[in-house]
Amino acid sequence: MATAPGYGSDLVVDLLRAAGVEYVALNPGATYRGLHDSLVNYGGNRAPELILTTHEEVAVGLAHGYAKARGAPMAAIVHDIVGLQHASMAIFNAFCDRAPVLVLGATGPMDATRRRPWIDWIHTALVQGTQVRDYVKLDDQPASVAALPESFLRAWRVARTEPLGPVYLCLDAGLQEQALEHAIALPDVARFRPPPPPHADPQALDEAARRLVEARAPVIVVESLGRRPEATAPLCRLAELLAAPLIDLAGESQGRPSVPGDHPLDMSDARVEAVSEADVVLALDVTSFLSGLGETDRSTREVRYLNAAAHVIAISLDDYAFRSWAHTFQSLAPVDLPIAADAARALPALVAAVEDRLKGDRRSAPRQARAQRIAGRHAALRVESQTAVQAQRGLSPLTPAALAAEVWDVIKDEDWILANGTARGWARRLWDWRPERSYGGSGGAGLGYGLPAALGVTLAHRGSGKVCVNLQSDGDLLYVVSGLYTAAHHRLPLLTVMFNNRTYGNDEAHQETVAKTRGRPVENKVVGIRIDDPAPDFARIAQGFGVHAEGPIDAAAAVGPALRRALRVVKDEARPALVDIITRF
Ligand SMILES: Cc1ncc(C[n+]2csc(CCOP(=O)(O)OP(=O)(O)O)c2C)c(N)n1
Repeated sequence: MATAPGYGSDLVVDLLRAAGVEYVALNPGATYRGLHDSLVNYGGNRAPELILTTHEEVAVGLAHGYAKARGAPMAAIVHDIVGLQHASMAIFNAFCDRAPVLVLGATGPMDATRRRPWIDWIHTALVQGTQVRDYVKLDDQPASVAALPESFLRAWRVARTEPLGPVYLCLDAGLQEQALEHAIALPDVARFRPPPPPHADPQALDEAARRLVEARAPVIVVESLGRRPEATAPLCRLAELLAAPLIDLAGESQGRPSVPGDHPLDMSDARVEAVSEADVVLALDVTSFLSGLGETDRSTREVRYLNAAAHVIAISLDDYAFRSWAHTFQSLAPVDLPIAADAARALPALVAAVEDRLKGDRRSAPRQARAQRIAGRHAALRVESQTAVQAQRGLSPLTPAALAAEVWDVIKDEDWILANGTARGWARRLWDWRPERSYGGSGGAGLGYGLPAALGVTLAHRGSGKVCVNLQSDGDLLYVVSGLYTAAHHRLPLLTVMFNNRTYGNDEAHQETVAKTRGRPVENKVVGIRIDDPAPDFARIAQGFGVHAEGPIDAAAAVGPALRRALRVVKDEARPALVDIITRF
């Protein structure tokens, strides 16, 4: 095997390796045959190792999940225009979720004299990156081999600079296949590190501490703070100091969870009452303010503020993440004290400032009383959830809540990771909910995310002994069902539990709302929406891809044993398993 780079694409392998990229997910294509050869025959298919996917959306979704779990990007390689178009949905999700993914693509050759007739022409664009430019942080297309290292290192740094996000680097086919005439020195990657995320302005932080300490009813709202798992401890400390309810919006808006389910100040399930009573709201890494501070009428789409009078303090980097194409920035909410900073990084300083102000503070008695009242309400909400699920257990087919409870029974003694899904929020309510064990949703609400991302999470945890669980809805899986091949081929030990309601449930609910609003027959809500004639047999589909699978199961008593058998396959054989369980809508 060659030890010195002989071609432009060998140099790309050297750069990937120097950057520490462990894996490259791909779906093959001739525009990057040079790079493909280099990864296999120059790099030896190790560090980075190839992960074969059967669709570019799977390749990027997998890299998205990996980045969240690993805290560092991997790469996804997508064939010219056609691969990039397939990848685009997943790139958008990663962009909204602020997940760093290095998307490598290819085009050309841009030198038309070296193009094969027809195919090289039909798949070459000016400039290919424009296809995804509105939802990557940077796209680039180096025009010479000598320009490659700089282009790569810039993209690699930009992806990992807060606010994080995907980048797209297009490698001209001719450039990849160009023989190197002389050695090209590799720059020292360590000298191109991303800067640490920005701190908060100390004066603004002090003003925030004053407002919060003086507040009658402060509330803390978080949406994606859990992107930085280290934020959970200071977040809880701050809430305890202030006796402030914690509202985690992650479930509603697909952010990243950051509030432990058993924290006595967790009031995520009583958001409306907590926010309505608040006089000061601290929003940490919140983009969708109205998901936290507002209420929407499902039939009229009317949105109203629950509490327009509350003083709002917001710490986030959102103002550095603006793009104009999709309105991912959400509605423009009034903020009284905006602080442009990395919320996770600012939190310890805010905690210290609050501690300082609380020294000698004479209002500790009302604060304690408030903490007790909230803890009482929290405990009552937990009991309500338990009571609700107990009433549903044993019903066949299962409700989502009952299935979440069944899964918990099976994994609760494991070192579990929730790789995807929420069971409609029931995992948070019923499990010993540790936000650092979960990775939130797609970010962009683009379906086809769940399985690929869960595979990426599993890849990131491979060999750790952790049990990765995917709570998988049927509609979402059908976009990317061939991802099961990647699971089997690479022996990724993911436990997939299907919440199979045989419908696009979210849309069924919308059609019901419209029918009721318009006085039209509600029973027609299923037309063009149900996935039950014929019902896809997910167990047979999975078996066809080489995955251990059981189902469909609709008898409650059969669920636990099937899940246990699947868990054994995942743990003992380090292979993927799927259990298809029918759930009620
Ligand atoms: C790519 C894409 N296409 C369509 C939609 C619209 N959509 C949102 S939710 C949903 C239904 C999802 O069904 P499923 O995954 O089975 O989950 P359920 O709502 O039944 O729990 C659809 C079609 C979308 N969000 N993304």
